[in-house]
Amino acid sequence: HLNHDDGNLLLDRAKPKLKPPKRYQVVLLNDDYTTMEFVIEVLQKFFGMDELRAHAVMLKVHHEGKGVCGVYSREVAEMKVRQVNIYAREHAHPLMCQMEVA
Ligand code: TYC
Repeated sequence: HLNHDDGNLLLDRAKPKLKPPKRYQVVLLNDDYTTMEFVIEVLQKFFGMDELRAHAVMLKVHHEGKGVCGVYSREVAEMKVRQVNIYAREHAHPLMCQMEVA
């Protein structure tokens, strides 16, 4: 009734119970074998970066060991990680992609 979920179109009477969904960083890890060119290709292909941005992120990972490719919902982050790791293995690169709570 009054506290029933009417969509809150008119009455703001719902209990504050809906936490905003967590966001997840998708990160690339450095390694000694994956080529810089392949990392740039991955950043363009899976994360929509232009070549300049992809080159900068690749260099950050190369120098600092890790770098953020993007921030997404859990479902989208999981799919990106899976697709990047499959793509790297298909091309015989040890490149590692993982997700972290933002
Ligand atoms: N360190 C690699 C090299 O020197 C390049 C590289 C950058 C690898 C980023 C992985 O996530 C990575 N060829």
